[in-house]
Amino acid sequence: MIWNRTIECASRDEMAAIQSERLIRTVQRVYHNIPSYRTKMQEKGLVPADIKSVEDITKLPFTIKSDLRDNYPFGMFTVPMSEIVRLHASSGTTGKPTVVGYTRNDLQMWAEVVTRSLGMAGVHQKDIVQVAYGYGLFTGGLGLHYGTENLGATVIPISGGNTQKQIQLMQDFQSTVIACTPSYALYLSEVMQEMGVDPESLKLRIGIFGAEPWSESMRREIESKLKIKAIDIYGLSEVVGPGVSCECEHQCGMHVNEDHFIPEIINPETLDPVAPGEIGELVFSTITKEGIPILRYRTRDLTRLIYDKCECGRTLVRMEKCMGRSDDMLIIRGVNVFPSQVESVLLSMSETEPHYLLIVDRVGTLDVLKLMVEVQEQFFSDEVRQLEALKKKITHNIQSILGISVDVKLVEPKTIERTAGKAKRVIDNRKI
Ligand code: DLL
Repeated sequence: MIWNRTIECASRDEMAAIQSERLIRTVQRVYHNIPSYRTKMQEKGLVPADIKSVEDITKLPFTIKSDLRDNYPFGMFTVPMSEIVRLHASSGTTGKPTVVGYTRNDLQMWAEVVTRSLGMAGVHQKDIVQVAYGYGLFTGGLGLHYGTENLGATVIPISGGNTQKQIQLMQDFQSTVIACTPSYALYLSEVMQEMGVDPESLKLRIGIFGAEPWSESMRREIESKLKIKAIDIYGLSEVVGPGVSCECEHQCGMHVNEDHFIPEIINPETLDPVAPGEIGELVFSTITKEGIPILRYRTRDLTRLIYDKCECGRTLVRMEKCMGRSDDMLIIRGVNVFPSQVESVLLSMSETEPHYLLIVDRVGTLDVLKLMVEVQEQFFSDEVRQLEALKKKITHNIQSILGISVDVKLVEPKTIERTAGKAKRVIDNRKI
């Protein structure tokens, strides 16, 4: 279902006109309200009048996470607190969280983009949507919640965790849609099996999965285990939360809600725009937000933009599935390694589960990569020779994809911690 046909199917010229007008307004707003932005623009010799259309966006300075942290908690807000009706925050691994504030209009806009996303995913009014993203400072739960209500579908605000109850409610309430992280979806299927619940006996038909990178093979795994269509949804709290972009039923890249968020792809080293279609770092400018508008925010997420026509009829540009974050990328003995590459290898093998942990240590001057991976129950025999052979096979397969050696440790099923939220795949013990 196309929720907002005028926007979602606008011509490129119409979209550029909307973006230009809104960008100009946003630049004026931040220049006059946020001293740190004004200083940055002045350092580049820029005044708001220099931004005449969306084409001029590349003249603007970037915003990075530390800009938000340096102005903790509310220094980047452009309205008085009396107009802020909701706060969210994302916890970083270091230091203070990043705080975002929403005005009433911001919440309305957010609900609209999530509703569009649900429409893209194929959700309609009759659906019963079980929101198993965490409710709280994290944007996942409440973001999906209000988008679902705005669509007119039924929401089950169960939040994350309590896995057996999730499955019981799926049975009792006949949920047709599940929204959670992809790693939690996999865990749900595991617990279903333990409980003797056949996914075919449930009414689930769509999964709305995001908040962490997941590969195409992971998609196939979830789709076959839960017997659903698995849709990728993307977002980040600094921009709004979930609903920045989402896949349509054709599952060929996530349509960006471009009338609210302008995407760019830059080379993270030179900071220049890449050639159209090339992979690089995703950058977003919000052009309708009131509480905390943000210009050229460097997401660290790596992807490319696709401008080809989509079968669904939407003209909104698509972003390819994120292969990972530039700061998730491990550099091991000079080789770039993404956890998603390891995940694909594990999913291509029938003996392993996609539950794994990468541990990096520095021994002397050498980086050592260790992979702990769960082996499927039926393969976890006590025959040392068989396990050794399996270990060799995994080592070989990973090495041929990554190009570096890895020390594989096979562990029993359910050894690696499951989480209801974002999965932790890497422990880097190097002090660099
Ligand atoms: O994760 C918002 C969200 C909630 C998105 C629910 C989708 C569903 P943050 O906690 O601020 O916000 O984390 C944002 O998560 O920069 C990406 O690195 C990663 N991320 C989010 N969605 C995807 C996705 C929410 N579909 C950070 N694929 C982003 C890959 C994703 N990575």
